[in-house]
Amino acid sequence: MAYKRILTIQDISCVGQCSLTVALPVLSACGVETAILPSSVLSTHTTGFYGYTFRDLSEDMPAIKDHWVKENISFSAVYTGYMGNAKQIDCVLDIFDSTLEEGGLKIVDPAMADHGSLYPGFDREFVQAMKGLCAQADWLLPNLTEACLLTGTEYREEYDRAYIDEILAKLTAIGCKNIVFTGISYTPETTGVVVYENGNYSYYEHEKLPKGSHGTGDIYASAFTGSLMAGKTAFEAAKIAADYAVECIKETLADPDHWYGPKFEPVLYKLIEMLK
Ligand code: PXL
Repeated sequence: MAYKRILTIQDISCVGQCSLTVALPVLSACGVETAILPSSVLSTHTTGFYGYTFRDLSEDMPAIKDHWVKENISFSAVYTGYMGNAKQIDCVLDIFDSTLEEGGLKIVDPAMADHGSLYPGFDREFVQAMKGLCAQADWLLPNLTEACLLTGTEYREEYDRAYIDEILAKLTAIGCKNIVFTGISYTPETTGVVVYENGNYSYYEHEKLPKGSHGTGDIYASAFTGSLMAGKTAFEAAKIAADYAVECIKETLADPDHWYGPKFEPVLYKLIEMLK
């Protein structure tokens, strides 16, 4: 298989085990070359830390892209995560247009919300801008809160297959081609991942742990992207990412003092084994 080069665009949270500090090691573990474009630099992530710094790099992003274009650098996939503001999203749309190889994949994790609420600093306008990015996605990786915000659907804690089918139809109407919908629980005791590929629904049920851990969405999206680019089918990639995320949560829950991010490093070898 041809050697794949992926570009991932998201922030650097210097401390917090999320976004680029997760994406880079996880994608590398999947055996794919990983280029990065930091969209902003924060001292920590924004959930649970207070007084964090935020350096917006949206002014630098177009010049970085221009240099790549001049050097004929292109990517097999562009995978985006947390964006700090709508201006960064505009830059990403331009990067899709100018750096993707023919047939290259746009993989979008609309990292902006969880458990029924937006992350700090985001508003309705930002959701609208994110919707524009999601409309381009070959693969969209939302959690339920994000999917509800993108589609104007009421967020529910309990739901059935009809509710999920309605959201999938609305996401498709926005323009999303394929969807991997994480954390979908049809009963209180179970959870799983919906893979909606070319209009075909499949579901991978996996272990539900009593408590999630912050940053697991970034682990999931990175492991899915890496596995897909390593040649797995979308369903296999969704399964590997779910199994790895479960391992990361278990590792994190075993250390109650570790509250701010997933302890993904000690179990990275398990991801590599799953990919063999
Ligand atoms: O894990 C998503 C994420 C990424 N980057 C920053 C965040 C968050 C979630 O809160 O604050 C800066």
